[in-house]
Amino acid sequence: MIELLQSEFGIPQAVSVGYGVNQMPKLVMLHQSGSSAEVYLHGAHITSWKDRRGDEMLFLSRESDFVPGCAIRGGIPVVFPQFGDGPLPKHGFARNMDWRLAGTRVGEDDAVSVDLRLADFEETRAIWNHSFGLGLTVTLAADTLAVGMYVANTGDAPFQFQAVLHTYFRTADIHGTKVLGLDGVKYLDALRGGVRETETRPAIGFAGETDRIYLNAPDTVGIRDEACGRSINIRKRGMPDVVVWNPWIEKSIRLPDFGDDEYLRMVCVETGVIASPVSLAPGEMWEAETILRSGS
Ligand code: TA6
Repeated sequence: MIELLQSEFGIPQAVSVGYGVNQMPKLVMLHQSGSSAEVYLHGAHITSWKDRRGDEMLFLSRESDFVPGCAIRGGIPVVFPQFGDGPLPKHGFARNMDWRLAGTRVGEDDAVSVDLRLADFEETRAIWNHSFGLGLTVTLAADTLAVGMYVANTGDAPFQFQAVLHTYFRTADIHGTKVLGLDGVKYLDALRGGVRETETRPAIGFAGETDRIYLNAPDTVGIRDEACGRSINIRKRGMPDVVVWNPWIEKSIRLPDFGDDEYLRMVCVETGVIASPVSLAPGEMWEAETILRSGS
């Protein structure tokens, strides 16, 4: 299969299709500036994004499982059609399924894009009995990684969904990491039964487990990693909510696919639609995008 995908979708010096961990199909994207990214067909899961200097911007747990039916721990899990706990498996099923590679291209300014698709099939309908089309477009440029997402209702009945790009950012030290741009925003504190609060800090620091859903957040937020002098800008469109999560010590120990000390080197700043799920009538489509930009 890999050879066929490489022959159909490979682009010299831009996209190659090969084997990743545990022989799972993996795309490697290269931009002429030196930036790169890696995407597994499993979960359409971005596991690496390096900027033009070769700095890895995403966190990937050393304990992550790369096995069918399990989510990869780190990178950018695609959460659909449910965020968090509920009637479906936690964070939905899209991150656990094998997606199809639908296209690759090099566009203007030599940006490199790959298109991945997931449509309903027997296994998804057994979990969530709706017909849908789900797409993810990953676009790599010199200093940005753009992730576009669409959901189409291909059935004859309306459905509602939540969708989140659950991005794990790599940090040099969580103690010197700040999330910027959320002051004044209302949030639900998942550690206190979802109680609604208002953020008062222009720069959110970390000194314990943090798990908050910021509602209708500004379309631009940021991360400042003071220990290594790095900044990441996060710009979103069509995704009203932002989740900020760090498991800290106790939860890190409880997570089987996460190193006990790895909370020190990651922060999740996630973008998506959570508080007000999207309703799609038959034939309707929703689309949104998050653009990550590295800076120093
Ligand atoms: O997005 C934050 C969160 O909902 C946390 O509550 C934590 O559970 C995290 O997601 C990871 O969830 P997972 O199912 O991937 O272990």
